[in-house]
Amino acid sequence: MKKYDHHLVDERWQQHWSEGRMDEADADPSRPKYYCLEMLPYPSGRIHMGHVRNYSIGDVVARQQRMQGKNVLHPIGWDSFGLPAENAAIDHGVQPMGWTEENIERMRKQFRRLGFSYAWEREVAAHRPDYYRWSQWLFLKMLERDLAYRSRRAVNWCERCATVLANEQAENGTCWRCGTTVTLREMDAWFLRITRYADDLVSSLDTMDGWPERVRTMQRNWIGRSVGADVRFCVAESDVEIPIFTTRVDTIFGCTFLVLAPEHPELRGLVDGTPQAREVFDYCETQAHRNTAERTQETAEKSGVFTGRHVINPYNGERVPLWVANFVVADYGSGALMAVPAHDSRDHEFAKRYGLPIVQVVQPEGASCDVQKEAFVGDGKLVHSGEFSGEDSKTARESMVRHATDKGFGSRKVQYRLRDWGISRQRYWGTPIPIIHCDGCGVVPVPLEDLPVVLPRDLKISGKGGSPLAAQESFVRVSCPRCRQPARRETDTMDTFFDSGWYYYRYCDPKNTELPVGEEGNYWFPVDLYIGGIEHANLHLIYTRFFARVMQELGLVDVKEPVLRHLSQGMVVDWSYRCSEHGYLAEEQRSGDWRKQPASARCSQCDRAVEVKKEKMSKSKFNTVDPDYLLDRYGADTTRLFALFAAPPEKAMDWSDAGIEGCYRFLQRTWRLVDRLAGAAAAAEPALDALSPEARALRRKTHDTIRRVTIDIEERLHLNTAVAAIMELVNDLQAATAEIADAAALPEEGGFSHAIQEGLETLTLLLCPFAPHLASEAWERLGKEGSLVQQSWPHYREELLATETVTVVVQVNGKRRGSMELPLQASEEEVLAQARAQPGVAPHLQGKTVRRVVNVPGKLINLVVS
Ligand code: ANZ
Ligand code: ZN
Repeated sequence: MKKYDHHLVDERWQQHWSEGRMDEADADPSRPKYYCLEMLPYPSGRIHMGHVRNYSIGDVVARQQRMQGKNVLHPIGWDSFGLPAENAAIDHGVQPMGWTEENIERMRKQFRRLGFSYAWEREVAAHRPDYYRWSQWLFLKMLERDLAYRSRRAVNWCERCATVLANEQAENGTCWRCGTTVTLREMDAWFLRITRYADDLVSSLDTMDGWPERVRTMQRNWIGRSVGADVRFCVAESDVEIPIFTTRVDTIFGCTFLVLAPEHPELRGLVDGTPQAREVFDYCETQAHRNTAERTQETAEKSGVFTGRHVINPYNGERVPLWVANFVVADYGSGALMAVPAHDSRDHEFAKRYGLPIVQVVQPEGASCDVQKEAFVGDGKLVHSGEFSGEDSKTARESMVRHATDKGFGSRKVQYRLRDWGISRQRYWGTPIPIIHCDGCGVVPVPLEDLPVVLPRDLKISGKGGSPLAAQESFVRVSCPRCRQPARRETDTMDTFFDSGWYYYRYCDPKNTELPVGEEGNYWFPVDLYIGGIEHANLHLIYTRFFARVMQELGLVDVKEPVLRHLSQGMVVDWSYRCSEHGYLAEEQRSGDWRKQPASARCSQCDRAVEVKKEKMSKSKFNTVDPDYLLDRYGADTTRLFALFAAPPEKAMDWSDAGIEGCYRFLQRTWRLVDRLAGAAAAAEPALDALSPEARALRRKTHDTIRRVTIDIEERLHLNTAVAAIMELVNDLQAATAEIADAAALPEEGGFSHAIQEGLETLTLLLCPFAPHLASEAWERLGKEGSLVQQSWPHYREELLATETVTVVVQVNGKRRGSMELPLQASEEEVLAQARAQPGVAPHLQGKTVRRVVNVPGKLINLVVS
C-alpha cells in the first residue's frame, strides 16, 4: 500500500500539467468556449484565505468546463499599480518596481502550489509598459470621443496620502486607505464621462439575470436614477433664476423656503453687499471644511442661515425666503432644492429648528395626519394647490410638469446620482496620463505612436510635497508635439480602477502590439462567469460595464454587457478577540482555554474578559490563517477542498481547524479506498436486469452523484453540496467493500465488481475539479489511460437513477385523497386500479362516473369525476 504524501503528489502533478501546457488556451472558433474569470489580485506579496477561496471556486468551474469539452480561458494577472507599493517605498526605501515584481513572484509561486489551472502564458500586470501602453491608448481614444475631459472641480483631498480621492474612496468622509478626514480642494483633474451611459447602465441591469439581485440593486442605487422636474424660481428684486430639481413637483404649493448648497455659484452674487453677507460667508466657510458625505448623512445635524433674499414660486407667485444649508449637495441636481417641510422629513426637521412655516398640500387617502408633528411623505390627494387641488399625486406630477413646460419655467428631468469618474491621482505608481501641456497649444494629447509614456524608474519617493513625478525634471520637460516648443508633461497618473476596468480584454490577446485587444476578443467574450468580492459591486463592476461600452464603440469587441454571470463570494471569517483596553489580541496575548472555548478568553495583560466575535480575517485582527502553513501541513487539495466545502460560495465561510482536519482525513480515506480496490482487470458491464440489489444500489448512488455534482457546479454553483455528495459516494463505496481485502477479492456476480469499478472511476472524475492532484494520482492508480484533467466529464444514466418504488399521490377532482407506494414500472391500469382501492378515495367515487384520468407517472394520478 502506498501512503498519500501530499508533498509528492502536489508537485508531481503541477509539473505534469505545466509541461503539457494543459491549462493554456488558444482561440479556436470551431470549439465552444468558456471564459472563467476571477478578480485579479493586488500583489501584496502574500495570499490570504480570501484569495484561496475566490480562486478555488473559479478553478473548480474552469476544470469542470474543460472536462465538459469547452475551450476554457482561465487567466490571471496583477492589479499592480497603486498606493501600497509607493507606501513601501516611503517606509522602507525600496523601489516600487522591485517591490512589486518580487511580490508577484512570491504570489505566483503560491498560486502554483495551490494547483490553480491558470493560462500563465497570458498573465498581465498593470505596471508593465506593454500593458499600460494600452491603458494610455484607451484614454486617448476616449479623449477623441469626448469621453475623457479635464475640468476644475472641488475634489476630495487626503492630506496624509497627498492625493485626490474619488467620492467612493472617501465614503463617510474619511480616506478609504488611511482613515484621515477628507477635505475639499479645487483642482484641475481628468474625468471620464461615465454619465453618458447612466441610463443604459441602469436599464440594462433588468436583463442581467445571471447577476445576483443584491448586486443589481446596489448598482441601481449607486447610479440612482430619479425622474422628476426642473423648475426655475426667480429671485425677487433681481434677474437671477434658480433652477431646482424635485421628484415631488406635486408638493410645490407647500414650498415654504428654497435652499442653496453653500457652494452654489449664484450665492456670492446674491448676498454680496447685503447685511446678511458676513453671516452667510462665515457659514459657508465653516461648511467648506466638512466634506459632502459627512455633511449630508441622514444623522448629521442640519444647519443653515437665511440669505436675506426671497424667490417667487412660479406656480402661485408666492414669495418664499431663500436659505443656504449644509444638507444640500452642490453637485446633485442643480445644487438647490425647494423645501416642503410638510412632506419631506429633512425639510421638516430644518423648518422646526428655524421656525419656518409648514403647509400641508397632500392629504393621505382615507386617513388623517398632523404635518406639524411629522412630515407625510407618501402620495395622496392634493389640497391648497390651486387648479391642481383634487388631483392625486401621481397625476398631478404629470399635469404640473406639463404646466411648467407650457409656461416655460420648467421641464421633465431625469437625474442621476452617478458622477463622472475622476481618474487623476497625484501619485507616482500609476499609469501616466498621456498628455502634454503647452503654453501655446494648450492641452495636447501624446501622439499614439509615441506611446507608452514610460513611468521613470528609480525616483526619490519621500511621501511629502505632492507628486514625485512633478519633481522629476527629466520626465516633465518635453517638447510640444504640435509646435515643438518646450512644454510640460501631465504628471497625474490614473486611478488604478482604470487599469482593472479593462484587463480582462487584454487576457484574450495579451501579446497584441497593434491594439489593446484584437479579433480574439470577439471569440472569448462575454465572460461566462466572473467571481469576486461584494466590495467591488459598485465601483469596479460599474467601471467594467462602462469599458465594455467604450470597447464596443471603438469597434474592438462587440459586446455590451461583459459578464454573463457574476458570483460574489462571501468573506472568510474567524474569531477575533478584543480587549477594551488593549485592542485586538494576538494569540500570545490571550489567556484561558480560548482555543476550545472562544467565549472564555481573557486578556493576558489585564485579565479582562474580552469581546469575542466572528469577523472577516485580517492581519490587524490577528485572526488570519496562513495558506502557506496549510499547504505545508495538508497540501493543496485539502486547502482547496475546505475552502469550498465549508459554506456555499456566496455566504460567509467560517474558519474551523476541525473542518480542515476533516477534509484531510476524507482525502486520505479516499486514497486508501482507491489504493485498496485498484488493480483488477476491467469488469464487463452486465445487463441491467442481471444486477444484484447491492450492485443496483451502488450504481444508483454513482449516477445520482454525477447528477448532483453536475447541477451543483453548473447551475447552482453550490460547491459545498457538490463536495458533500462526493463524500457520500466515498462512504457508500467504503461501506459496500468493508470486508473486501483487495481488487482480486471483489465478487463479479450480479455486476458487483463492475459497480465498484464504475464507482471509483466516477469518484475520481468528479473529484478532479476540487482536488485535482489526489484525483490524478488515483486515476493513474486505477490503471486508466491519459491525464485525468483531460478526461470527459461523466454523464449519468437516467435508467440507473430509478428507485424501485415511488410515492404516487391520488387526487379526485384535483383534491388530494391519499397516496400509495408503487413499483416505478407500474402501468397506468395498475395505478388506476390501486387508486380506486384507496380507502380515502372510494367514498368520493360512489355514484359518480370517472370522466377522465390524468396520470403523471411516478408522481400523481388525478381522477376527474362527476
Ligand atoms: C421637493 C420635495 C418634496 C422633495 C418632497 C422630496 C419630497 P432623489 O430621489 O434622491 O433624486 N434635492 C434636490 N436637489 C438636492 C440637492 N442638491 N441636495 C439635496 N437634496 C436635493 O431626491 C430628489 C429630492 O432631493 C428632490 O425632491 C429634492 O427634494 C431633493 F415632499 O423636492 B424634493
Ligand atoms: Zn505647443
